Parts: sequence; structure tokens; C-alpha cells
Amino acid sequence: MNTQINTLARAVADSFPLSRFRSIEERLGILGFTLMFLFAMSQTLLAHDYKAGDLVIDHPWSRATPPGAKVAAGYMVIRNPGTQADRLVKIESEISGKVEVHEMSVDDKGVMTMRPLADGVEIPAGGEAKLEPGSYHLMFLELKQPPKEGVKFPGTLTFEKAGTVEVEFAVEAMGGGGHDHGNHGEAGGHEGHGG
Ligand SMILES: [Cu+2]
Repeated sequence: MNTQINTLARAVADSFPLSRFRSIEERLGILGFTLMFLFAMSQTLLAHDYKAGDLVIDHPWSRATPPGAKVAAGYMVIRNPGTQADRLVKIESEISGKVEVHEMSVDDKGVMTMRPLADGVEIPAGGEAKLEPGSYHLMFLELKQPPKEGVKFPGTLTFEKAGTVEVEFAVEAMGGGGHDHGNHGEAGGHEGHGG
């Protein structure tokens, strides 16, 4: 087996002048490094996370809203590697007069409903809470400044145990999907919250 690999390696090496072989290796090295660097850069630009006590708040984000919308949604994943459950109990942001945590569900007739969770969202010990389109989400009510694509806005999250942490919400493009929360404001049933 080893002999075969050695023979193969020699055959490959012999087919290139040594100097050229080295330079290809170097070029591959530089290319590899560049790709890794670009990948790392893009990860930094796309993802952002925050810590509060044991909790890690991963990539808070929102969507740009259509003109005249009175509400916007917010999403993130909150991971809890700790041994105690915690709870997201309060959210504030300068873009909105009031922020609620909502649970979204679809009944057996396919009707989508939202309900505010008075006690916030639990983040189980050793688990996570996912706030994502179609599920739990933040609802920014009484919008003062609509979220604009590409412009982050600040928010303050308060957890029962981990305390308060300042985060920034990245704003993505307006969404088109039917189950999506981007057009929450027009979806009916929610408009009442805004006024
Ligand atoms: Cu909602």
C-alpha cells in the first residue's frame, strides 16, 4: 500500500520539474489561506452573538417592513449551556414603543394565530430557545422607526437570571413567504396590537 503511494507520489513529482512543483504547492497554500480568510470574514459579517451569564444570544435579526407597517418581528437563538433554566422576560428597543414575545401556531383549519406570552420564553438548562419565523418571535409594536434593510438597530434583553444585555438586530430584506413573519403587520389579527 505504502509502496504504491510512494510510487504514485514519485510519478507525480517526476512529471513536474521540482521548482514548479513547489510553486504550485505555494500557490495552493496561498489560495487555501485566502479562502479561509474570506470565509472567516464572511462569518464575522453574517453572524453576531452576545453573552449574558451562561446564555449565548445568537444572531438577533429582523426584517425590513413594508411602508406603513406598525409592527416588526425579531428573531434569534438563545442557547443555555448552563445548569439552570432561564427566561427572557423583557425586551426594549428604541424603534418600538412596546415589545412582546409571541408564540405563533397554526390550528387544524390552517388558521395562523399569535399570542403574547406574558411570562416570556423559557430557555431550558442545557437547551435553547429558537425565535424564528413561524414560531416564537419578538413583536416590535408601536413602531417608531421601521427596520431598514442593512441597518442594525439596538435592543435590550432582560433575562430572569442572566440579567440585562444590549444586542443589535441585523435587518434583512423584506420576506415574501406566506408562513413568513415579514408581513406580519398585514396578516390580520395583529394590527390591533399596533394601535
Ligand atoms: Cu406576532
